[in-house]
Amino acid sequence: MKHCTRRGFLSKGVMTVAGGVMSQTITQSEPHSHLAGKRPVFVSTWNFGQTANEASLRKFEAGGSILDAVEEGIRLTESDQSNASVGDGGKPNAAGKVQLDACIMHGPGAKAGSVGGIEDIAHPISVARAVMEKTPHVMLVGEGAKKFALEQGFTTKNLLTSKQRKEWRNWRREKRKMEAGKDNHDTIALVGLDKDGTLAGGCSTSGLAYKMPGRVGDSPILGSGLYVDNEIGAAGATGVGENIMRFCGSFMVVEYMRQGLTPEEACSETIRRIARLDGRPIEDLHINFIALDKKGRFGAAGTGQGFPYAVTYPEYSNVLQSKALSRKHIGSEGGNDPIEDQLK
Ligand code: SD4
Repeated sequence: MKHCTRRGFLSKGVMTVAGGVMSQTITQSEPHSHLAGKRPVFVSTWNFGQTANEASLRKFEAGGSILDAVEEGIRLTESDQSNASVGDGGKPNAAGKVQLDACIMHGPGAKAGSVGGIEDIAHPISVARAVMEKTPHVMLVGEGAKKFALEQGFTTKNLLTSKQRKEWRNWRREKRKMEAGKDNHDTIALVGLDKDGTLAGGCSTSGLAYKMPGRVGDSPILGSGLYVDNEIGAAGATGVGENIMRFCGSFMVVEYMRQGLTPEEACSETIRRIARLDGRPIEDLHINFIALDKKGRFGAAGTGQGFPYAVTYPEYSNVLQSKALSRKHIGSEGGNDPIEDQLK
């Protein structure tokens, strides 16, 4: 696989990711129309999505289905202990326990599975898939989800690393307030499209750092953290779940694509609509969406400075910068104009 340099695809711009995972110069994407329509394609959130996408592509090229590929990519991120927001090594809740949320969706037949608040299981995305394939249900939570996982042969693991335990203790000692949108969110949402036009997607997270025990965010909620519609396209979310799940954010993105908006416009319009309904300044929402349509077109948008997202084809794999939305784009404009400006 060829890793494209950013030169040629990117122009100037400096960003700091709200999630704190990276602080580097990353550049604004030029139109990617030359990439539209290529398949298979994988699109995922944040810069670490690139290695997940590449794992997905490898799985697909080795004969896996698009669903196998999506699961494989997310499993890679779940295993990465340096990622403090997904799977093993994720930040714990306020009680010091890592509670994970995940869901998976397969376009054909709109099949779906989900787990919320599962503990001690390193790969919630695979448990979500087992819920989809082995039960008559769609979502299992907490103890029941863990019991089911164990029955399915998953093994338990202490997911709290010593680094995260130390940080949690510091947080508790200092009675630090959890700052939404600072260094506590970096969920992976990954969507894929195969050569036949079949879509699949998944989402996995440890959720907001130091969340209330039992708190479940948008990530395992179908239509909020993820949605796949095999007629239209797929979308996924990352950011403050409370500002996504009240609006069925990913479903809304897909519905805008159904109305004819491009993936990037659909993400932007969803954010503008959420901001209008919520009423707070758009930068305070900390929400981001990726989208992929059935034709293979992709796009992303985020509040504030936007966010990096990853796109991978057999001949191309790169991190791009999403469209960025600031408060100047909502209000009296009514949110119907295409957004052209990056947040200065
Ligand atoms: C949540 N949406 O639990 C997740 C967190 C997240 O990037 O997206 N982090 O609210």
